[in-house]
Amino acid sequence: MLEILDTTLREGEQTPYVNFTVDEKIEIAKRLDAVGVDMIEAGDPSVSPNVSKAIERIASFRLRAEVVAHSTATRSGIDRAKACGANRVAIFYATSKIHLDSKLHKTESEALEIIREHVSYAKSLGLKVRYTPEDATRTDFEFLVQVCNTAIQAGADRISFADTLGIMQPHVLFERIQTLRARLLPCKIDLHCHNDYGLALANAMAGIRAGANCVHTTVNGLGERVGIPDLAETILAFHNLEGTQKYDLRPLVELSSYLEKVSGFLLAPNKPITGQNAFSHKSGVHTNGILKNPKTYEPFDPSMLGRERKIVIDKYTGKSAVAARLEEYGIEVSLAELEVIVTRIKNIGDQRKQLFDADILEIAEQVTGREMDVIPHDINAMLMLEVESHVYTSSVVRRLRSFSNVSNIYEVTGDYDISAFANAENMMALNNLIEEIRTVPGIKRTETRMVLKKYNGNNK
Ligand code: HCA
Ligand code: CU
Repeated sequence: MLEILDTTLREGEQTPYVNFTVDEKIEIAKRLDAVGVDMIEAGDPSVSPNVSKAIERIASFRLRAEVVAHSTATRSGIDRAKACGANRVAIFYATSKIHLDSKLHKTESEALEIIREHVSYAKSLGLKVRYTPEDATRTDFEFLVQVCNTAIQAGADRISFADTLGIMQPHVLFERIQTLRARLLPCKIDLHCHNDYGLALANAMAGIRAGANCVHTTVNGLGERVGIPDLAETILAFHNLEGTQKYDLRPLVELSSYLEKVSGFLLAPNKPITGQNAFSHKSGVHTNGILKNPKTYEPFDPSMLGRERKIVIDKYTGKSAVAARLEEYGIEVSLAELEVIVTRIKNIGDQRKQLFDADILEIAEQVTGREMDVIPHDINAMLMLEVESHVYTSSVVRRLRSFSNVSNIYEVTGDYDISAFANAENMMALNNLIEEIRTVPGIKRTETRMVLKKYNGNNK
């Protein structure tokens, strides 16, 4: 059965400019545990006192997941991992020639001895041990087998096959894992695949097929450079394509949003599974198909994740999508009216980036000559925010930018320090958004003004 080790707290914090507080790490660990990941790599305690404190706190909760501390091959690092109360230490020591020569200045036989000594030292402290040959995929294969078997003999029960530079392809990795599996003493094999060519998840899936046991992930695919496989993508791919129904899918979307917030690292709208557009349909042909039967253009039902499909209305839109949107408001129009409405939408869509429901309702009013006494379902609000006097306004702005539905942020003069525009699907979502914004450190007071109508300037 597939295992997942999530390393958002270690690899994820190696993302350029991303740092978590101890409390944020605890929250992330609890949410990961709710998903049911098998292991949580909570950090390398030698990095800083707060990294160490977070591991200690996380290890003190009775999580279902095994708590792993990362460490270089040093006694002091391993001692710190032990002192944190982690269940397992993951010792990494590079094995490729380039790393041994240029970085570590060690021969292969010196490396073998260092690895043997530190794995057995960790084992003697009563820790479970994983050994990672860093840069495994550029390591001479015979040496890789030798080094892994040395670690296993010294007490490691897991080997992490690290594609540190993300240079694998699925068929190459498949063969390597198959051979490695056959040549290694009994142990579990983890796959730590970096995503430099966008192949990390494909490589990891190939590795599992070839006999490896565990995939390393991070929430939102965070990590050094461009990161490693995304947790939600990994779980959904195995769940839907390989039939591994082991993890709880429901917390995934909120966990991803939470990470956007605390990392300040926004998802691209076209990010699979958790991205804003993952279940949005646009062209007339597609939306027509979706309205007749969602299976025509949906790989799976978004409700599996607690998400909803969305039909985008703009110049690509056809009649069926516009009619369906108007029907949502209880508005019926004749076929002739519908055709005019669609033509107007196309004309406006040629000039504007985005059409709101308010615009569509207004067009319907003009075309039919009937007043539409309805309130648009999607809600727009102006937020006015006052910042504590000892806090830099720019630091609050930086946090606000991590909310995907907050836009047009301005620092302003007057009673308030910041104004911003918020978009939400309904009143409840808007309330939740404002509640979340209020938790941003440094915000003293907020005021919300509902937008009744939006006008664009001439050169919007
Ligand atoms: C790094 C180390 C590592 C370790 C992976 C692991 C890698 O280079 O920062 O211990 O499984 O990518 O090799 O993240
Ligand atoms: Cu890594």
